[in-house]
Amino acid sequence: MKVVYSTSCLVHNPEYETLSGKRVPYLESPQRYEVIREALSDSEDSFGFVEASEDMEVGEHLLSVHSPEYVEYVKNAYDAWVEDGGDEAGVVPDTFPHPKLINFKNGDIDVTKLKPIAKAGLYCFDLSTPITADTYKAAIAAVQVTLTACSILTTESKASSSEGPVGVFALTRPPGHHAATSLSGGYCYFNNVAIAARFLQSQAQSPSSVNAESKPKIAILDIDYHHGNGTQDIFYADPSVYYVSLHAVPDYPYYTGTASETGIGPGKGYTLNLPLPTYTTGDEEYLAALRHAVHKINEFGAEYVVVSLGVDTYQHDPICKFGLTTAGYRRVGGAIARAGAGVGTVFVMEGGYFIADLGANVRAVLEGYQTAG
Ligand code: OKP
Ligand code: ZN
Repeated sequence: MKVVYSTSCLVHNPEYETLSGKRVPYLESPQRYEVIREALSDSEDSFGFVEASEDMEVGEHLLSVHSPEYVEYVKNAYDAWVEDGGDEAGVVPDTFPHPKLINFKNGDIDVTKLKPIAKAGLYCFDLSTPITADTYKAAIAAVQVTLTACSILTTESKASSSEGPVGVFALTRPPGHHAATSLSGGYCYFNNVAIAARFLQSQAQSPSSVNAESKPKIAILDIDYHHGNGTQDIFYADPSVYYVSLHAVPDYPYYTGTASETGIGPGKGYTLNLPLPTYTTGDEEYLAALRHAVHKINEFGAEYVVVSLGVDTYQHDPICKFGLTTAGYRRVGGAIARAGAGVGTVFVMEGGYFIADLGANVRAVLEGYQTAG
């Protein structure tokens, strides 16, 4: 399996975040990236490394998901913030445009006139997603990694004579699944999997997997511990992208991910949330839900499957409350290989915070996928 990476994913390195009112060292660290890379290079025969090009143009791909003003904001926010006297550690909001504020709902605000601190709250929904001097560079690198992995996937899928499932791993950071069209949050700035889905739609074209609106069908399977509220939001009204998420309830991001959220308008029925309880979800409970998710994806009939790969479902994860094991992750990979016989899968890295076993857990998922009969 090809592993796509970029050394620029390492440059984003905030010092701290605020969790439950406490200032703590930033959990989504560059070290996460290093340990995954190391674990996969320990078995060079199964994984081949490809470095994404820094020269790759990603503008049009960003705009397939994000608003132009949001992309500009992420690009320029740090400089504007520092110029306005903000802390050089990075842009962090202190106030948010709450939906209950009537004036904001009326749209009376001229967004272009807001101070940097006000824009911070407009474009970000939590205190875990600072924009540092290097954030934009790393977030762009993550998109370059994702798109390079998707290109490899489409090429390999077309060439493949169906000896085993075709998979590619996009080793991304910062992650993406909490980012919405014009919103950062949960360590995420640009939604890598959403950009992957749009790119794969532009490449795909097997008539059997085109939906009623004649768009190629893509499934996003989100196995990160947290609900991918950004990804769900982006595709909520879109029947061509089926979003399926397994996640913990109750936990961050708190306000989304119930089973009753199934899509809206033409997208009704194309969002599937499978919330699972904290503390009592282990390998068996998780795999039962995952097999159901895979069955639903097969019914949908996607041309490609995009996996939001989080291993923060791990038993020792410092911020999560599931009990999956490393052996369980091999079975997770095997179950994903059964999503759509013959379709290709791109795995895109999301969460996972127990450094000591992070690499082994990612490797277990990918090897489980690769060796599935
Ligand atoms: C990103 B990903 C929970 C606080 C959560 C941010 C978590 C972001 C998770 N006690 N703070 O989905 O792994
Ligand atoms: Zn997560």
